[in-house]
Amino acid sequence: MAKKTKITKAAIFRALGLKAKMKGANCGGEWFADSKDYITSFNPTNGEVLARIEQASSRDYDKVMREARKAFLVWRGLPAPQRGEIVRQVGEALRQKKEMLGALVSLEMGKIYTEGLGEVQEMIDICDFAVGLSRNLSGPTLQSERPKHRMMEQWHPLGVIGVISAFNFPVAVWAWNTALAWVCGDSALWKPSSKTPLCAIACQNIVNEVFAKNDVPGAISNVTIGRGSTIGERLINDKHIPMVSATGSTRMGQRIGGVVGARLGRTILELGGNNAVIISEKADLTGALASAFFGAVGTAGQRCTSTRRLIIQETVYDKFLKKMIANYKKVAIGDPLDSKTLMGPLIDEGAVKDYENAIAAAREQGGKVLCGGKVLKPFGAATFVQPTIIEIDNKAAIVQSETFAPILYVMKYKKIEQAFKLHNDVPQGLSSAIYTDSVNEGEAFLSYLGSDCGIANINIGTSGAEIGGAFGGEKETGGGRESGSDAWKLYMRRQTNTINWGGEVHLAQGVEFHA
Ligand code: UN1
Repeated sequence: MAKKTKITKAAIFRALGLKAKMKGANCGGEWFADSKDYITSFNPTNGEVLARIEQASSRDYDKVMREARKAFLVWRGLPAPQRGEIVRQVGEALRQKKEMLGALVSLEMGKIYTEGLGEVQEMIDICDFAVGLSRNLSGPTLQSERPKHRMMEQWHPLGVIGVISAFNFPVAVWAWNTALAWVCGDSALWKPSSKTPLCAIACQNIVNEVFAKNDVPGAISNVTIGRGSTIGERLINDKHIPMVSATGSTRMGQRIGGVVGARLGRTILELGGNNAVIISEKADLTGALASAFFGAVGTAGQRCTSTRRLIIQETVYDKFLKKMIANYKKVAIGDPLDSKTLMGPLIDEGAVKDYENAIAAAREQGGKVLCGGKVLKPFGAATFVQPTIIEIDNKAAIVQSETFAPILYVMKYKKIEQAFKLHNDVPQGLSSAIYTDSVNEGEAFLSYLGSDCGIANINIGTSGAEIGGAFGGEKETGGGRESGSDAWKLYMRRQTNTINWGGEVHLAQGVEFHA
């Protein structure tokens, strides 16, 4: 049961330092912008204007980058555990603001409050993870082939890290990147989604206080809210940004990967998913139902890990879908800050159009709508839709592409090999799951013969990954990995060292070279 909340917009704004009119650039300290080009933040629940923000101009970008580069030179000189101590304080500040920041995520993005809180928890978790990491950014000692030589590997700070994030996780994905970047000794420059600027302003306000208190340059954390065509392009083309971590559509990733790759920069790309759950006849169907339901309906289908396809063994197909449809009919749709609500609005009218177009395309391509399928007009200006289940062939063009909406495609299989084939037969490769009590089926799914995704689970769903694992996927998902495990290495510069402590010169590979 979601926690009851009576949090008002005024209380959220007060707690997080937000106003009706703001400016979109920050490098520690005051907000500024001189573009005279404004964006509006809307509440997707009722279309209400939350705030107007003057976007960062190209000149503002220059100023921020100047500061970010200077801050990097100071920050990289602090011992990593000291950097970790400051990130620990960021985690503490987030704990204190958790309820308000979680509510802001619900207000501006539309996910329900328990998920907004979960998103802030993900930020706190990555801070804790990064604190531990700050004492363990370690490389191995390697065996040299030469006598009295030692080899080792060490990791150095990389520079200013660019972070481009999407609306759907408007705070957590930034934290995954920045908490790691900071303990690694980097400064970070964030271009948040223009659909969720207030979330970005609130995060920067929180960390500004922490950095100021510790007397370190505020420009370790930087924000430029602005147009893709100005700020986004400046950022990806900037040779002073050695690594760009970007979350968004495959099309956007292709552009970013191309531009950053052409200047031989690094990228972490987190792009579209087309995540499926295989439901075997050997599965605990109650568990499968709960996981598939959350995966498909949670966050109104707007996670990159959302469950988009169910591949169900034919003997349990009807029984399973009957229960799933019954659940769908009970979904309470409405204000995400109301504790009774299970599904909030889509982010904007564009998303509603995508939802409608996908359903029309599915029908044209032989799909049968089993439940849902309608935009909810009674909500007026808001962007509510029904969660939808469509029976359709995996080969249908619409099934092959990601629609960021609560549309679930369902299909049957006979033999498990066929399920694996259907599973992998999409261009994307982010998250995947199998529900089965058969050890053999489960192990096969995790083997080279099974899922081709970056994330593969048994008896849990596709969404809601923990921060401790490396997060990301293959194929059109972009190949990036961020968050846990050893993803930190992408935020640092690896150096191989060979030290001769014996005095005599020995050439490798036995080469002789004397005058
Ligand atoms: C995303 O949708 O961009 O695994 C990230 C999950 C979350 C993160 C999703 N921890 O669903």
